[in-house]
Amino acid sequence: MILEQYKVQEANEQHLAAHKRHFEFVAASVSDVEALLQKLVDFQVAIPSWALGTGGTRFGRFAGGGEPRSLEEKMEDVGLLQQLNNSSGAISLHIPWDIPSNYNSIKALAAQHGLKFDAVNSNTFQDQPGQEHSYKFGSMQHVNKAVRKQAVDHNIEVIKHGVELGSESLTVWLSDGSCFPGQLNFRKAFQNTLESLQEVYAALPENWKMFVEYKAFEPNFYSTTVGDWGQSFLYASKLGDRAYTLVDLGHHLPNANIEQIVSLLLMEGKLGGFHFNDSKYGDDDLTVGSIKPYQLFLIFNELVEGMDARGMNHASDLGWMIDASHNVKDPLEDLLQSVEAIMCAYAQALLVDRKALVAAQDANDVVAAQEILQNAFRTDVRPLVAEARLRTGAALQPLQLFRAQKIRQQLVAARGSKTVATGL
Ligand SMILES: [Mn+2]
Repeated sequence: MILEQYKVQEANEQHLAAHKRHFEFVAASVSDVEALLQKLVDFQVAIPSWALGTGGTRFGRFAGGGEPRSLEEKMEDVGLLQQLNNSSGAISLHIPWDIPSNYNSIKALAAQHGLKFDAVNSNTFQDQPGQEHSYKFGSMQHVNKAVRKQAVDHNIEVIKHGVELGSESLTVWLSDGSCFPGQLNFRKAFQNTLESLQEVYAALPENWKMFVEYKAFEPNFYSTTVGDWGQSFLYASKLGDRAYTLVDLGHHLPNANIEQIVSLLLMEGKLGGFHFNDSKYGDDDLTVGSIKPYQLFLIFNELVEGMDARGMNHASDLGWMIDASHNVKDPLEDLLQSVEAIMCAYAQALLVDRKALVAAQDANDVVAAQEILQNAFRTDVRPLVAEARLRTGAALQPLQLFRAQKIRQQLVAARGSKTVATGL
């Protein structure tokens, strides 16, 4: 074990007096602080297996050392995050990067770290060694039925791995599209994709969900066959009750109103999952909350309002995951920052005075409505999030403890300085 539990306790004791002062100050103005803390304790964000190594761009990749070399080491890293913040209790695997050699030992390792298996992810955006057909011109949209069948069969294989591990959802992100006008017949591409997705959907176990993730552009730069929430919603609606739209924050055109998209998908019962990241320009995959924290809060505001309106459980009725990449930061530090940003935005959304907001909206009191939202956003909720961690035995200050215990240095010593995690 890299971090002995007593070291978490020791560090917490050092910070306890200051924490109590900050917590009591904020808690005094929260109406039901115990209920809020319980929601924070219950909320878990899945960590994708591909976010544990240094990410690259098409210009290069600068590995940081100590990256996980195997699925087992990736799970150890997520277990470490979970030990530090108790809000990262699930891992999302990517096939073929994370095919387990032994299901039972992987399940035992997950149990040891208190981790669940979140959605499994398929990959038809790359060609794998030995693969018969190429995905250069698409997978499920492809003009050749044999290519489409290969993509369908791969997704069914991913479901089988997920079943063995106890996962209950499949995320399908397709890079399919076209780079130039005239390359593709849009309608045929849609119909081929729908037909392929229907074959995968038919192989879905009864208790499973299927998430159809959309993305505006990249790697295709003229059209994307699942390009926006409307197209994803169309597929999900045609597929059936267990198919949902998945929103990735970085997959929109600039300035899209994501909070409105979230609200309407929830209204239709078709929002299935969420991929958190942040961006300035496109699919930048930056640390959650690092660029547009107010937008993140506004999204959570709609999530809380919409889930409450439908009687949904915040912690379990949607799939929550980080989908980010780290070019210049330590991946584990970046993930700690991302989870903290998500928890803070969630806590702020829980603080919104719903009754007062409805009254302001009904009275067309625009100024009051803005005040109500910004009162919640401008509350320093970090002591509430820290208190939730403290109560579950996690660290009051996860990032500080990660550094104080020299965890990255320990990982480099154990794994080497030239390790490169499988993934992008
Ligand atoms: Mn994503």
